[in-house]
Amino acid sequence: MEDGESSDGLNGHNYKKLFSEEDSSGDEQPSGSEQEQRQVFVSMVRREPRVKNKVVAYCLAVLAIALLVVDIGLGVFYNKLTTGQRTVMDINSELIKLQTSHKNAIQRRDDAKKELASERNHQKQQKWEMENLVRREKDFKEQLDKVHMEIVALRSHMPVLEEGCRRCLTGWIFMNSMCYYLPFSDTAVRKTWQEARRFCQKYKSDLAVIDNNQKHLAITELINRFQNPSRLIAHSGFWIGLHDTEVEGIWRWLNGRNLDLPFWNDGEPNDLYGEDCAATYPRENPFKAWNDAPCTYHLRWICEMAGKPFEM
Ligand code: MMA
Ligand code: CA
Repeated sequence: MEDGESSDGLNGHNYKKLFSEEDSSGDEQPSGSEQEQRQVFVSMVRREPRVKNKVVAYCLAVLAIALLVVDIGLGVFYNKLTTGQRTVMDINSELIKLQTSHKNAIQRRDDAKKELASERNHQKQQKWEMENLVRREKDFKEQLDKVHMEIVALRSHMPVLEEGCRRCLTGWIFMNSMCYYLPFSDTAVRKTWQEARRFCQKYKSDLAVIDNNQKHLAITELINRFQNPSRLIAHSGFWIGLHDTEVEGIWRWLNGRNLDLPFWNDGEPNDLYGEDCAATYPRENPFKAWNDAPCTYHLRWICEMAGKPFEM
């Protein structure tokens, strides 16, 4: 390119010329083709910057639109991001709330468990107490039944006792028209056969002559009832008016009659230690109630005497 020529190939002189020629319309009339050429050229020269501007404007518009789109996109993206962030924050706070309520629920469950366990214990205790009460009530009822039966039995003895009071000495028992004295107490003084006999004789009586079934059963029932079961059998005997002191092996009652209805225990009389006096013992089987023992043994005893005749 030469000096003074613009990039589009026109120098300043020519450009001025072009415009001056255009302005001076009609002074000199060029020929037809030359004029056409000039007009094309002018129009070309005039149009070129416009196209350029249009392209630039177009590009700018496109760019602006692109920027707008990007901006909108970014806005949408930012909006989404913010919304997402807010959602995450909401979820986080919801999560914290849920965790708190979960923790509270676990705490409440643990408390409820503890309460349940203590309630169960309480119920167990109450059940045990109830069972105990039921058992005790049953025991009380049984005891009450026993007491009622005893009252009935004691009431049945009332006439006998009343009669005993009229017919016997104080402290003596009236049975089958006879009066009996038995030191029932376990700690009662014990006596030898002879001492016991003397005791009875003081009251114008003697050791009991048990020479019939009815008398024997009544006496055995009496001593069975007052017997302390923990007491050794050897110490629980009562002297009776039976002995073989005169002839060994010949058992005789104090009324002088020989024994004909014996109630010896199995293997008795055995005269084990020189045993010439008889005692009766509390036994389940009343037909095995007697034993021969040394007359010097200290035992309890049974006195017997006829009751006073009934006074009207
Ligand atoms: C005692 C005594 C005797 C009786 C026997 C029976 C050990 O002696 O009471 O008189 O015959 O017991 O085993
Ligand atoms: Ca004996």
